[in-house]
Amino acid sequence: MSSSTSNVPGQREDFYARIDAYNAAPLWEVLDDLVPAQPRGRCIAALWRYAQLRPFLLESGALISAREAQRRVLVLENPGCRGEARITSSLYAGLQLLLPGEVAPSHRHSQSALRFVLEGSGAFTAVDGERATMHPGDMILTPSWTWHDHGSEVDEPVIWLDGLDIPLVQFLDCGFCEQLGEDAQSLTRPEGDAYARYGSNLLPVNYQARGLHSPVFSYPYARSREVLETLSRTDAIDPHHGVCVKYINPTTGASVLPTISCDIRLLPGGLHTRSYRATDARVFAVVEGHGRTRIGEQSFEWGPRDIFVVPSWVPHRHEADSDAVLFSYSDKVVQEKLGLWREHCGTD
Ligand code: 1HN
Repeated sequence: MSSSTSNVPGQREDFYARIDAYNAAPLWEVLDDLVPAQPRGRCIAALWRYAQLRPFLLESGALISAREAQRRVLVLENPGCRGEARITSSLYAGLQLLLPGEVAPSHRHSQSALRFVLEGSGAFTAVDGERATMHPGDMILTPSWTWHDHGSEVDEPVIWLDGLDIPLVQFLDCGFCEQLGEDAQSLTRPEGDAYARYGSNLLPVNYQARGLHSPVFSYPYARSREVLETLSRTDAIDPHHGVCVKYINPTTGASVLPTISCDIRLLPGGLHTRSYRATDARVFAVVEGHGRTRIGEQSFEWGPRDIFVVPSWVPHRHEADSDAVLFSYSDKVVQEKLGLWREHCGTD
């Protein structure tokens, strides 16, 4: 071996150092990471046990008011990317608490949000001039740039899961936010108006879409639970998904938000789903039932109100001990629009 050949590593380091001064770097040192053979994001599988987090959330209620905090939320951070306020690469999750008599003042932002109610009844979110009263299992949207505020006039704490596309909007550097400067926006329509207008398989004849989101803001659990029950009585159970329905914009059939897809599934007691993987990392909230989800080599036991996350492209399977209902959300719709989404249904 000639001395010049054996010194190649040193020559390369020297070369890298010289081009570094000009903000340039060698692709060949990072190519495998930039273009992996298959997804290997930093986000990992994880579960947040509601019983462990609830006391901390209530403790935060004594430390700061909803008004002072704007939103009193404990962010669920993926252990693989702590400090980044993300549960997956593109999505945010948090547990929000509203105490009796509190308001979370009105604002709007480019980021789209969904709320999935975990505990307590009777608080409300107002969106675009209409209130939606919260009950456990309800899914409520606050689409991009819609004014929204929350209020509670009931005598129990109300807690919900917030799902937002914050990391995605951050990545694209296209975030804006405005405060209304008032606790609550003025109400322009009675509660139930949007559901009657747009959610009844009927549309006002002169309906024109405003934005890319569903004009229905509230998807009550009573309705979705009834649908799951009805389908489970007649349909064959899908071996990978159980009885699974997606939340849609009823005027188009598209996902409820342009950046977030959501669905809800019933896993009949005793069901062990087959192995499944997809490129959309997925956040699950348990509504009813007990069981476990095997994610890669790990197993996560869950019960009502627990939250867990399945990373992109990691095979997973659910096992329901009793009839279980799981809500979930992901960026599937974004990947589909970009022609990037893939899934694989295992046979095991
Ligand atoms: C937000 O507007 C809410 O309106 C909750 O309840 C969580 C996290 C980051 C940015 C905006 C809400 C949020 C948020």
